[in-house]
Amino acid sequence: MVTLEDKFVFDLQGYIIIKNVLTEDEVTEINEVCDRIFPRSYDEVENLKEEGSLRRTSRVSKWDPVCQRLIDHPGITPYLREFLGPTFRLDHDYCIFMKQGGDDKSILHGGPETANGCQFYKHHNGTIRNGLSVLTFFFADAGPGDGGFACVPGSHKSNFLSDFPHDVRTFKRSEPYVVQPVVKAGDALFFTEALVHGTLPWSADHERRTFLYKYSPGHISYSQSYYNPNDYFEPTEQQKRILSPPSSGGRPVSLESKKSNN
Ligand SMILES: O=C(O)CCC(=O)C(=O)O
Repeated sequence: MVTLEDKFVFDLQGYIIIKNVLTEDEVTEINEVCDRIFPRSYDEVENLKEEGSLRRTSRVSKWDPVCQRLIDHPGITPYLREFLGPTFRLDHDYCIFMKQGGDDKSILHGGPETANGCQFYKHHNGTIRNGLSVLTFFFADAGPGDGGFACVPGSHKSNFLSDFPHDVRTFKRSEPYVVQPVVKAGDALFFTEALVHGTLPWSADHERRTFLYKYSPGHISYSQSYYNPNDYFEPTEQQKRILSPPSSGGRPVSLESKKSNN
């Protein structure tokens, strides 16, 4: 359940940490799936985007039923309904694994009203709505200074984004308004792509392990390709709805929203 404090924090920061979404057993199970399907060697892996000490590959949601379960994990669907509306859909998904020294050399990106209208943050009369938004699931801790996900809290409402200094954007200069949220394995972090965010080099001696499940409101797609429910392990009705391509008219709402007449 999304509390009033959650809404306050998300509106304030543009992201929120959802603690203990996954049990220790779920984290262990998913890490085992990762070891089986996505080997640890950074040299021998084929068919994926290799960037030195960073590995990324897409459609991790179909690796195994335990990854599929994350699509509508009961710990996260209340946030999706509250922040994207009841027709939310899975837009695309991928993992980011990094070993010590890993650096995707990206810059802090995103911001309000970017990506041709796919990325936005809106509030009206107590209702929050976002465009493309991300649930990052953590299967390893990210402690203070470890790196990985970083953002500029509050920047989803910035009016002066063009004044954001390039050297801070490119991590050449550190400023306290860029933060790296501290999380534990099993936590999830929900953020709007309207938030300025990016990836800091990974400095911990354990591997960074994250899945990023990106959702859009039901009528929007950022991705050029859509999901095929036949690629999944007997998807439930709710999962089929979340995996369906974008549409506006006649789109079914999430089951829980029907129940609560939301
Ligand atoms: O988790 C990260 O490292 C940042 C991901 C990112 O840049 C994005 O979602 O666009």
